[in-house]
Amino acid sequence: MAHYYNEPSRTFSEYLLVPNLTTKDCMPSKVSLRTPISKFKRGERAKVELNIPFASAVMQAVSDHNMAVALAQCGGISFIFGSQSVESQAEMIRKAKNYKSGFVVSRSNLTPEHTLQDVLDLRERNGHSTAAITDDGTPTGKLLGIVTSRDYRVSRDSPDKKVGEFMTPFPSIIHGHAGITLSEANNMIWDNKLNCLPIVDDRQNLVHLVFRKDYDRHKENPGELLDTNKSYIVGAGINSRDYETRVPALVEAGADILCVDSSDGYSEWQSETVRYVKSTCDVPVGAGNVVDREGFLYLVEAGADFVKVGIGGGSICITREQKGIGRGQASALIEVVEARDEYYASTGIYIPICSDGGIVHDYHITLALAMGADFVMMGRYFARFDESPTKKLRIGNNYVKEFWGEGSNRARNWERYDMGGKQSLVFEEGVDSYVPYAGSLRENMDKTLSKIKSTMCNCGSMTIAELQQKARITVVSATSLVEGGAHDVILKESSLSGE
Ligand code: RVP
Repeated sequence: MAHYYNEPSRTFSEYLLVPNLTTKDCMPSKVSLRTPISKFKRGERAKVELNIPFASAVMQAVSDHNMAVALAQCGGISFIFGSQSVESQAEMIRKAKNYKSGFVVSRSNLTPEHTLQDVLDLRERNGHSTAAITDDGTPTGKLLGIVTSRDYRVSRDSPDKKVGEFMTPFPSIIHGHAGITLSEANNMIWDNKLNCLPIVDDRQNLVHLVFRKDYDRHKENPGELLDTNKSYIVGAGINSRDYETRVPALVEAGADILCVDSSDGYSEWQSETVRYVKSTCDVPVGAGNVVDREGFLYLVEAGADFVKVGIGGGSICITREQKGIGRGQASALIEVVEARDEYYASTGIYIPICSDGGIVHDYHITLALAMGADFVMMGRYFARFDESPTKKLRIGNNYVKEFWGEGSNRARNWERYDMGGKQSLVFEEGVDSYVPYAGSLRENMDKTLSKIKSTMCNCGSMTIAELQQKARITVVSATSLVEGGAHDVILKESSLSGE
């Protein structure tokens, strides 16, 4: 006879935290969100730790090198998506590792032959008011000029006007030479009252741009996540098919941690993959996804350095509808954490747990941590920001960003759903969608982090480990859910936007 679970499968929204005593010294500004993401022995420290418990999902629409840099600047980690060629994934890792704070590769580029309309379209698309004008329109072509909003007047100039006619030409541009340090670049910016300093090589080819605002931001990044060489820490997704070629290339490119990305990780394929990584290189590897004790122990046995929990809870995921497998994210997490804690008690080895998918409200993150997760992985959350790799579009009066699942036809990531046999996606387990555009990662993240720290203080906890020990969690009834939001009032329009 089949096994029946006594408890229903529950989601985060069915739980609330009950406050503990908040002592006077327990203030949000003193809360530490540092957290381990690779296994360690009792009394030792993890090889990889984060400054904030956030990982961006192993997804085409979420985690490229730009997201990796932006998130590492805030103290978290991106797992750069694996559903691309080995070469291009390794290149993304390299770009993130080689990124020099403050020096950016130009993202808005045109040629002198483009028109004012092209400038306006580009600005609308990516929000940058500075465009580099190069001979071939690439970020590394010969720099011929710069266009900023000060160079044209939309009300007077014809949309057909050629960029070459109104750009500030190279001879008039104050620029730096490759090799310049960030503080030298910053001095030039200040001395000349510039907003942007292009850096060129000996042949006048554009190398980087340095923006005044980025330098200021760099100084505001006390929590950035750096390795011992002062490069950003970056993760990478791998699959259980081509690991023998992919893993060495990613490690060579500088990946700090790997993660086998699979919709259902309780499989011999996954175990083999983890064993391969453990026996061939020194880079930690996480595995998943699992939703129960057995799956967790199986992957730990294989050597997993962290275990990822969650099946079917992702915002774009339709696995539960398509295949009827999965488990409410909270129930899955609670069971796996119990197994992890028992494992730690008996072996002295701590396996960090990542709660992956299904985070809708910021408080879900705090709940996941309180339930025992060491960090959360999110797709939808990050897809909404400027830094995600997808297009920003206007639909009606709203801006949105594209966001598609790895199991959608668009991503064609059959390896994530591979069960042996045919090398293709036989049916979809994810959808292609939009998410509301939400602006910059940092602004949103600051708000989210403030909420987490504030709730932790309500729970009398200054660290994640303390929260996990002290949290008191209650199930909420369906009726009391209504009481949790604004109710029985007529909301003013200004109150309708919010998280
Ligand atoms: P969310 O944060 O709710 O958007 O969930 C992101 C997670 O959803 C990913 O980390 C991954 O585990 C899962 N995912 C990604 N693609 C798909 C799919 O197409 N079904 N699911």
